[in-house]
Amino acid sequence: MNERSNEISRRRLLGFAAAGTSGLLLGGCDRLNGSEGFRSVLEDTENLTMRSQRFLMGDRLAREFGESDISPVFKANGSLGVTDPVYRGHFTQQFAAWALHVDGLVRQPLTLPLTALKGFPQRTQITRHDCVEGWSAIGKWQGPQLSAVLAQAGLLPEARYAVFHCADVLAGSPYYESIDLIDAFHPQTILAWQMNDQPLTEQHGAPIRLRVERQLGYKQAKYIMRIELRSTLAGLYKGKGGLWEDRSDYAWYAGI
Ligand SMILES: Nc1nc2c(c(=O)[nH]1)N[C@H]1C(S)=C(S)[C@@H](COP(=O)(O)O)O[C@H]1N2
Ligand SMILES: [Mo]
Repeated sequence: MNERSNEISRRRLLGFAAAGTSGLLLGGCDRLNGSEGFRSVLEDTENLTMRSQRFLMGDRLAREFGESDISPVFKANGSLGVTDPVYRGHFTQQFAAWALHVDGLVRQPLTLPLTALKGFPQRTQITRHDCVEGWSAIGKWQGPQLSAVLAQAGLLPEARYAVFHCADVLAGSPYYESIDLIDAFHPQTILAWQMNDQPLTEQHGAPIRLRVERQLGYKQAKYIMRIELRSTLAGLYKGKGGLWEDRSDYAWYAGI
């Protein structure tokens, strides 16, 4: 990477830090900027597509829409439900005893009940979801920014990826997805527990699902049970960072 694009990347990261707000988060971002792992996300990556897409995008936000643009019908896709008995128990109790686990390369592993996730500052965004299968829908999402949750856990310097472990099994494999820290700290990356002003239904990913708005539908992990911070995706399932990436050679960075 040459000096100029290095400088642009650096400013872009600082821009993310500023956009992310909150003293807690800035603390987290200072740590991030100083961490080898975070810088190497940009410096070491061999993924030219990702780099050029990111370069063209800059630090832009995904487009947000108005209330009147919300699709009357939002198709549900992939897993429409979860058979796991533990999940079923939580579902019956409306997730009152459920908690999200945040672990791996963090200073403080977290166990966050739904009430805790609802207690973070909330972000609401109306965005368009694009599925590779050729359909789109506009929906309204609400939840805490992932950055705030990660700031509370505190990342260790080696952390480079956030992995989302889901409760469902799709065609024989547990669903999982992953993003890098640039998307993890992007202001529009949220852990949504509401869709169109209602708690998520089962088919759309109750109790929480990821919204990472500059990427395609399969990155929007539903039924998240655990977020694991890792230094590498190697050694996790088939190593490509997601169920579809492992299975079908879908791109890991699914930029829209
Ligand atoms: N856990 C889990 N997350 C998932 C899927 C899935 O099967 N399981 N399908 C993905 C795909 S391909 C799409 S298009 C969206 C669909 O989200 P929706 O059902 O809310 O429309 O979820 C994504 N996240
Ligand atoms: Mo999809």
